[in-house]
Amino acid sequence: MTAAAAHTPSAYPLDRIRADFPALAQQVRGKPLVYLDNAASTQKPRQVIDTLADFYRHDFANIHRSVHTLGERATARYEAARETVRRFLNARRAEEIVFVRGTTEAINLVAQSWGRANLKEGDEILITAMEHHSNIVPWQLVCRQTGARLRVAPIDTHGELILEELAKRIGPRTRLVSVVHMSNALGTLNPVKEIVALAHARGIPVLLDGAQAVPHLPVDVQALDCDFYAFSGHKLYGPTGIGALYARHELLEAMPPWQGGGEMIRTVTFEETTYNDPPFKFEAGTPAIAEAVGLAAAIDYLEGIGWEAIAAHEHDLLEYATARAGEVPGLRLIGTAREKGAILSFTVDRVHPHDLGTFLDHYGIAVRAGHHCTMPVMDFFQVPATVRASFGIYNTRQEVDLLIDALKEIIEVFG
Ligand code: C6P
Repeated sequence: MTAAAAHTPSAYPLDRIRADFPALAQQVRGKPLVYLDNAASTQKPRQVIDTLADFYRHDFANIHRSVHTLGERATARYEAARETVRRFLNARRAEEIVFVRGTTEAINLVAQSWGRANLKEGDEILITAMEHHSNIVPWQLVCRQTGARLRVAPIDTHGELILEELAKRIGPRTRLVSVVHMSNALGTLNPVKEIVALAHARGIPVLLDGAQAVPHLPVDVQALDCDFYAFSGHKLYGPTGIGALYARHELLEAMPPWQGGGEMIRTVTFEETTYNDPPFKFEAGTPAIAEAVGLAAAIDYLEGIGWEAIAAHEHDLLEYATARAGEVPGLRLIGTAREKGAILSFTVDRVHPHDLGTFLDHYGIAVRAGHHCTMPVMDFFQVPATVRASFGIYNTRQEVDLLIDALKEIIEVFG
């Protein structure tokens, strides 16, 4: 049987997609690699690898500085990548896309620029109990700097946000609501459009952490009506070290710079500096040029497959894996929200998640075991850690079978 097993919708070009990812063809510990750690980072298609190599071979130079041919070519490709990200998020204008290192840097940028300029003693930032540490700690830092405080909307035992409780916490002191679009620890897809509507009804801006959402579903910042949207390229089949912050243009214009250096200035004297326009005001120093170009290649690649096809394929994998997980003795799913992305987080009786992760590696199966940078979620479910299998565009039902069979064997021996 080919990788495109019988159950996959026949239109989905699974074999062709798998052939695009050189890393998938290898053996790990004498077994074919089963890569189920996509929520941590995805593998890269040759279209992205070749774009990076090609760019370095022919077009590389620093950007926005040099009038020579390579400088102009590199600048054009970097700015074309910004336009690709604009199209990808359906932002109104390319100036609303700030290139950053990833989601973490995007949220820190908002906290240190928008936050320090707009927060004061007694103000509140509202987040949820399922946030990744990068949507908690930057706010704690800015709260310490400004005297603002962090409020947290609770989740239920399925790992769903309790929307009425979030609504109750939006009050006269709330200055920003910052919420994960899709949880990395639970898979929960949050009702972000409703959350934005609730906050906007009180004139409060909303940041969405899209790190996990963008690889799985089309995102339209105009339809969502959010004010900030953050994502990382490396979870989107693109390079590391690149990601983007979308922010409404009027917000970016009003926000002060957060890092000083080259490129973000208009004029500099020892007495005074004037700043460049957004997005350049927020891109101090030489940026990740080739990585931005590689990110655009990844977006083009995904758009070539089509979001509907990707969503259908991953939904099928999640449903299949969830059903088969029921066969594993002592397995407890952590995160059973009605609306979920392709993440299966679980514990099993009597085998620590870290040991399970190590045993699975002996079967050639790569999963993540740990707290997933969501310690408050682990505390809520009273587990030290979970094992997380996260699926991507190239995973197959056969790989789910290998995971389930390996779990059964491990539990028989060690459980
Ligand atoms: N989650 C995971 O294994 P960076 O590291 O900046 O690219 O992304 C941070 C981040 C922010 N929000 C969410 C919801 C995330 O899932 C992540 C990264 C990885 O789950 C690494 S901890």
